[in-house]
Amino acid sequence: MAKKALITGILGQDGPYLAKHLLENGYKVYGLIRRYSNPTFDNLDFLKITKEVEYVQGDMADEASLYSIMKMLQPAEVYNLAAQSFVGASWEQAKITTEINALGVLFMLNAIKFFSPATKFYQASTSEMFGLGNDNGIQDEQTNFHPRSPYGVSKVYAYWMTVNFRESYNMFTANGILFNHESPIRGIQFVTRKITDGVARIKLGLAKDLRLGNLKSRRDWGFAGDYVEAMHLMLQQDKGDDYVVGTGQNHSVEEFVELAFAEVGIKDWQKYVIADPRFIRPAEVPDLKADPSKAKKILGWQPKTSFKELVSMMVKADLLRLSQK
Ligand code: NAP
Ligand code: G4F
Repeated sequence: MAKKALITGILGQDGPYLAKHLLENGYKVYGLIRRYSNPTFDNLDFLKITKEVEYVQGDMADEASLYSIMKMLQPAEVYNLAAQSFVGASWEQAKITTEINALGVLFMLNAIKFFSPATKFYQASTSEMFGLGNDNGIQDEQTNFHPRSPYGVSKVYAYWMTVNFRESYNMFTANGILFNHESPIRGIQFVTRKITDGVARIKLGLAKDLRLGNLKSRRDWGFAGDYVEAMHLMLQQDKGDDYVVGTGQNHSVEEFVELAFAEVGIKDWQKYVIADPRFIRPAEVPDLKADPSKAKKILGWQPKTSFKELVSMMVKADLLRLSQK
């Protein structure tokens, strides 16, 4: 019988890439979706897998819904990708961010403990937990956490609960501490997709400028399609553990902008980019760069897509999408 996996956050960016990877590996994939007046399956449609996933209704903020799902499904693996994942919104919506990202993880861990204790659990942890924590400009599994946003703080709670359930109840739990990863189905609010969509609009004459915040911050950007393979590998080990996943290289937002404009043949990008204080955050994470040595050594995982290929892939996808409208 096919192995069952439950993915929360199935309608986001990572959910569809992970579902595709698991389907290709013979899994029966269930996707948790919350109640929508009008759900959008665009990201699953993009990867042409909408009909291959079975959907169950629940909400990370509603403990009982997770209990029923775990009792009914008893999946071999749960990948918890659901989150209020936009750092920028987390100051204004700190309570709901905490309920979903922190308490939601406690609820899911309890659901596994009570109703399906053999289930292996993956938690979508993040480099935002490091914040200002920095060992000579690079972060690994030993680097201190110093989160800079309510989002980062909520994810630190979830990280430690995931570790705590492993240590307290001998459950198989893993934290993937993933650095920024992007794709053509990245949410439009995140800076990479905002840039590639904006550049495509300017190229097609649909927009005149692109308004951005801090161009100096640096991120270790990789491709989501590569990173979901690391998530899966973490649950195929003999025991649960925590792993940093990134490329080991970082770039500034400005470098991303320059490359995206170059992709459509525009060299004088400064003419189009407007500094807008609305996109400056109350506290910034200035510099993130992964040391993914442990993931390489233990999981045998390495990124396959370069920064240049990533930018090019995203700009091309936005040009195509917008020119078909
Ligand atoms: P995303 O595109 O924002 O997707 C998040 C998903 O979670 C959405 O489908 C969202 O549904 C769902 N969700 C939100 N609240 C929920 C709730 N109360 N109950 C059930 N589902 C809920 O995020 P992503 O980029 O795919 O990232 C996946 C996970 O990895 C997140 O936990 C994120 O924090 C973490 N992470 C991401 C990155 C990155 O660079 N992408 C790096 C490190 C960690 P709606 O469509 O209704 O909003
Ligand atoms: O694309 P961002 O919004 O991503 P951020 O804050 O790094 O968070 C993402 O990656 C985390 C992993 O490290 C995830 F956990 C999290 O869920 C999310 O996926 O912003 C990247 C950088 C920031 O420094 C921001 O200040 O870009 C800067 N930036 C400059 N102008 C902007 C803008 N960010 C956004 N979203 N919009 C701007 O106009």
